[in-house]
Amino acid sequence: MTPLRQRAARLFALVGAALLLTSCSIIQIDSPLTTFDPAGPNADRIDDLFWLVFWIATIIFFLVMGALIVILVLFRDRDANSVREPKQTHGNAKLEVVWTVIPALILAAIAVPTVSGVFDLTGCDDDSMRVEVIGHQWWFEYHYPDYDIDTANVMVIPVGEETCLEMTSDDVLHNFWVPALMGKRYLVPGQTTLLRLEADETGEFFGHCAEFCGLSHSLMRARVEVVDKAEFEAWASAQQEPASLPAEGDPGYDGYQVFLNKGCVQCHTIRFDDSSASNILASDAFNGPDLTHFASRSVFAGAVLPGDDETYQAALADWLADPPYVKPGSFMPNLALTAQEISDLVEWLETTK
Ligand code: HEC
Ligand SMILES: [Cu+2]
Repeated sequence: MTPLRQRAARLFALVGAALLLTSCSIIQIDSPLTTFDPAGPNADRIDDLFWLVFWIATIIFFLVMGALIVILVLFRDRDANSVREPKQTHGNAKLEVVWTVIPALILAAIAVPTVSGVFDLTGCDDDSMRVEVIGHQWWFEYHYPDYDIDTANVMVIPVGEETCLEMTSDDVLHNFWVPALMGKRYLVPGQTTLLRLEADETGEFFGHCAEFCGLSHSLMRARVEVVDKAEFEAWASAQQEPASLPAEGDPGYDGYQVFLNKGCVQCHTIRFDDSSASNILASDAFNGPDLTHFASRSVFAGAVLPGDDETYQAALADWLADPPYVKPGSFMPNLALTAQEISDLVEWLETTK
């Protein structure tokens, strides 16, 4: 083989290996993201605008290419021996005006729905429900100020109503994107950005952080669960319930002791009764997800691990055994737990409905 061929073969093998390796992952949940399947008025608006621009661009493409082909064929040099020089002209005021004015009109026509869409989709109605979204490397925290609920990864919202996200970031730039419901918007440290979300059907919608934010950016997903109003109220009142403190002999008691003794309390909040001195409040410096109702979430760890199917216990055990293995760079450290401690913790965490 020539050196060039050798190099080409090596490159080919490398690319192949890289492609193969990308399919090896501990993360098994599929999370399709498409803007072409809108499920609410805001996403509809964006989708409509996309198709409007797409069809205008397509028509122009065929007109220009068609004209080009016609000209190439009609005015080609038929006589191979003679090089006929076409008549040379410089500037044609009429043509110049036409091909400046037509594109300007097209752009102006596209600008009208674009600009009005941008204005309509920015900001929120005053009376819509607020959810404060705080971006962390690499998970989203949600706080419902009207309900005093703190949760993570899975946002539950009522169908057919606008929810207003007031977003900020705890560390670096993030970007909240649930394509079926709305376009993207940045989460900026020290600033609040607004994003209106609205769904006109119930269901689960996938989202993702859309700004590269460090090692595990690709594992920073979000989930929005849209439910009807009654179900939302039931969820909210369940979330407002305090955690139950396991007594000696209760299922989860041993796991709760591990939780108290292994430093988990530095980063994770558990809210027992409001008046209770046993409330565990994470220090701001090491903020991890609030675990009061951890077991009620359908996904966890940045919405990449399953919280509600038969693989849930194994996934939780994998997570507790070595978080940075599951999510490279994770700020939850490997706490070198024993197999017994892990299974006790899983048993306790399952009680945090
Ligand atoms: C130094 C801070 C820190 C310590 C100590 C810590 N965690 Fe975490 N924990 C985190 C962070 C940060 C996350 C979010 C990680 C992510 O999704 O990228 C997390 C995520 C979790 C989750 C998933 C929560 C969810 O909804 O996504 C569970 C469960 C959990 N931790 C349990 C524990 C237990 C049990 C311990 C003690 C054995 C512990 N953690 C110790 C910071 C910590
Ligand atoms: Cu991010």
